[in-house]
Amino acid sequence: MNNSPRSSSAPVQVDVAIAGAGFAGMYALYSLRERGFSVQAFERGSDVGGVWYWNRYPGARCDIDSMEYSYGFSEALQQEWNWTERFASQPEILHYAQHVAERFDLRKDIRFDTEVVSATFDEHSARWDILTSDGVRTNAQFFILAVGCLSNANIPSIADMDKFEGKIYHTGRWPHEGVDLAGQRVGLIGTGSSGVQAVPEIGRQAAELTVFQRTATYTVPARNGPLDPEYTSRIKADYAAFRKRNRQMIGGAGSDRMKPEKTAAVTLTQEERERAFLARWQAGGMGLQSTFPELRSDTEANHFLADFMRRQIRRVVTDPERAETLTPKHVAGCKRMCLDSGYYEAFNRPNVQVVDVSRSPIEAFTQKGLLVGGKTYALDCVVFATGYDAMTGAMLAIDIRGRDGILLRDAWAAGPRTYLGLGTAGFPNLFVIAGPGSPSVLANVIVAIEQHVEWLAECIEYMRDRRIGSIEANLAAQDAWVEHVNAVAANTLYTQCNSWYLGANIPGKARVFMPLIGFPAYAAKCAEIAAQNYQGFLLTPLTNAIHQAEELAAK
Ligand code: N01
Repeated sequence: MNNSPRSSSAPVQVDVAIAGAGFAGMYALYSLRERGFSVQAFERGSDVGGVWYWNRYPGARCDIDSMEYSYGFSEALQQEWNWTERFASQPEILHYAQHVAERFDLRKDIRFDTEVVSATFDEHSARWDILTSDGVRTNAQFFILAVGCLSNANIPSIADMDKFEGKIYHTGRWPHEGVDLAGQRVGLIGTGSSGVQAVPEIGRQAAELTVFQRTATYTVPARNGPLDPEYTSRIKADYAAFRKRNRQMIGGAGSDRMKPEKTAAVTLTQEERERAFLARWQAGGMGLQSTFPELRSDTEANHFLADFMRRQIRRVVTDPERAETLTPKHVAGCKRMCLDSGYYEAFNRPNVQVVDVSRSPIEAFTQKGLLVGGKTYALDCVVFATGYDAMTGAMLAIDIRGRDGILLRDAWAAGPRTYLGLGTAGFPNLFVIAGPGSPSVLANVIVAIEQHVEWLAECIEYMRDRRIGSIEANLAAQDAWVEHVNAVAANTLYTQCNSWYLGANIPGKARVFMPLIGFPAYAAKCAEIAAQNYQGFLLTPLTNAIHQAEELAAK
């Protein structure tokens, strides 16, 4: 699917260049093209879909309801598409992304199998010079980073990996042809969302599954199943209103879930709290963590939830010692809550075992397996479900240079710094979609993406209409915004564990809480800033130099 132009020394001129063709890049491409801009997107995969293109591990599916985890920008699209399950599987979501690409003829402006290597801002022309892995240069007024928050795989450094004679996989880079695990002794490292989804499936397929767990996880039964046609008809009868209701939720999702209790957890009796938690546990999905509004901020209330969830593990897992190993000790929800389909049940299977590596870390690979606590676990393959260099990894892998040649990697050495999550000082005409400083991963990410794309598309149109050459976040506005993001997080329990939200999963990465909690207030703030002629951004008129650059490009 590569439609790369022939390499030549003259850069390709476009209005907007986009890195990434997942849900963010696709919608940015569509929106800007609709507004009459010339756009070129680059995608390292061979097709659209982003994380849903790469994450083909057994059991991969979404943990946001299908009716919500989809684009709302096109009434025709949302009416014609039919999800089959409450929580869609990876193949179905990828199929949806492909459908969108076809329906809106997006692929003609996406260069696949192409990575952005570097992007350099030229101050004279106020344009970006972008070099891609196919050796082609592209010159664009705007550069949009739509590279995804969870796209650069984290493979921890474990000694002697090269000595292992078996196969090694990462959940986020699963072979497209699939892996036949029948008869295999599989080792799986990591028990976050990916591991939790993969364990039941791999447990069914493999001869033996050994799960190496560093931190036990909290997970809620998804209670997935076929979608009720009556439910989907009801939503589709007024989809716009459903989308609007969801945008008013703290995470941009879940308006149809059971409403949070009105009484504080601490004032209820144990039986009343139990009833409230149990109802949501039985309903399945992410509603449990919103049983009481204060669960994310109040230690005592959170303790009730943690205690409830720990007891469910002991009810399911028949071996008490194993149940204890699988029981998390940290604050519930400060690492991302998982959704599962038979996770704890998998540990009742005779071919599945869990090895606690919290006190005795994995020491090394051997030729035949993994060495832990002086014991070798014989394995035919090892699956890393060890997550990502989240939120900044994919962006900082690109050599991005702004004004005065400053490298984004250096500017963000002490953690990402953005204004509204959309722009960053020193890097004019660079926009980030659903990245640090915005709700992104703490919201239904498609809702977050649509809000960002619509904001920046309007902004670029505003600039075109007024012949503005560049837009750049003001340093003072950015500093205040970073402070705001941190202050919001500090009022919650999110900062209390070693999560990837904090960058704590990557050795040496600065510990900064990256996403902003609260989608509705954030979206309102972005709208207010736009209405105030982009207050906090510096807008610079087109200079003569830019006119010259434009004339040159037109020849
Ligand atoms: O990654 P993670 P993920 N030795 O970082 C462990 C989204 N997602 O791919 O907690 C041993 O959460 C690590 O242990 P610890 C979702 O947003 C969504 O599972 O650091 N273990 C942890 O258990 C999610 O949050 C969906 O102590 C090591 C695990 O690896 C995000 O992606 C599905 C280790 C990593 O967990 C990332 O999820 C999948 C080591 N050296 C993903 N290093 C859905 O929509 C790391 N670990 C459902």
